[in-house]
Amino acid sequence: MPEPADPAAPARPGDQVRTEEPVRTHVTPAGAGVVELARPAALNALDLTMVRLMTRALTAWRDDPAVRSVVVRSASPKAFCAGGDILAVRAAGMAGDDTAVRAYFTAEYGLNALIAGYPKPYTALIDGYAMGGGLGISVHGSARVVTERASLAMPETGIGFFPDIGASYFLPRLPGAYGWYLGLTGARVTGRAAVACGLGTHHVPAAGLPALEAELTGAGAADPDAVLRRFAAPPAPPAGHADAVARCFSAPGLPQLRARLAAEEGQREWADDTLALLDAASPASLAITAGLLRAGAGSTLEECLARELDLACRTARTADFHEGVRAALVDKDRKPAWSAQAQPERLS
Ligand code: QUE
Repeated sequence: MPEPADPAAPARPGDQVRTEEPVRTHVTPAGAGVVELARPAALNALDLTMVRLMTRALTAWRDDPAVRSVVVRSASPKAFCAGGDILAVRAAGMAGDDTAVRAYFTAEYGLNALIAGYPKPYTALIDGYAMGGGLGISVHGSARVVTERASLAMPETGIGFFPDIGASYFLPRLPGAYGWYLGLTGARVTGRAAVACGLGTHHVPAAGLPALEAELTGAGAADPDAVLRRFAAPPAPPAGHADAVARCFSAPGLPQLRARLAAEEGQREWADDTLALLDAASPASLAITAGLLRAGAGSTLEECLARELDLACRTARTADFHEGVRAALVDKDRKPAWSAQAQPERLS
């Protein structure tokens, strides 16, 4: 992975021309620190430069009394943030450049921890895709606004990776085994269902987002909670298929999970779709994810991030990860050929 130039350093001859910063930040007169993700060509997938720019702004604002709260938004109409820079991680992993892999994940998970411990209200406005690393810069904050166009997922088992960015902390803590479902299958949740399962905190129709943003960055910057309460739609009904998810994903192991899905009667179509997602995932990723979520249920966020960092550096070198990213993002054939079946792992 090439080391990006310090974004704040003056340009030198031979520097790659970057006409637009991939993260734009400003502070409004009312005291809102605004982070705008602006790498739309990659659906705002977080590269190391973006991670560093965000970290720099949040660190400066943390101790700045002129900043009362933070709002994170996207300049892309399609995506909040599609994930981490897995193309760069794959290239570094294939080249055996462990230093670059570790530098990337250390910076990304460090940003996740910074957000989790942030002393000021931190609101992410999610109107489009938020996957993987995109959840890492939203779920750890105090509020996640999701619209009906928001689509949230942890799809890593489908690319030979595993749910990282602190997911081994927050997924096992979602109600009704819903995090096990999301983390193992990569299933998407949208709009109100995302609030019902706990990934989102407020549902606001996309049509209302500009007015909400004006309030959060204007008069409401000092008390975003009050603004969010005013704008949010009434509490959501239970997340999609909540009963079947709780029945099946409370299974003690992957074989038992498959057996419960196969025997599911009430939600047959959902069970078939869910089995298909498990069948499409990397078997090694499923086994790793099961072990990781089980360990994460009894760990602090810091312990989870340290465990994920160790695992991410090792996973970046695996054939399944290289193959999974190839099939999803390089050749886009969506037909990964996974390595041999992994050992079954107990879920809990
Ligand atoms: C799983 C993932 C990611 C993914 C697809 C998966 C991920 C990620 C991207 C992505 C998407 C569009 C881009 C890009 C990256 O896709 O983390 O650069 O333009 O960043 O199935 O975890």
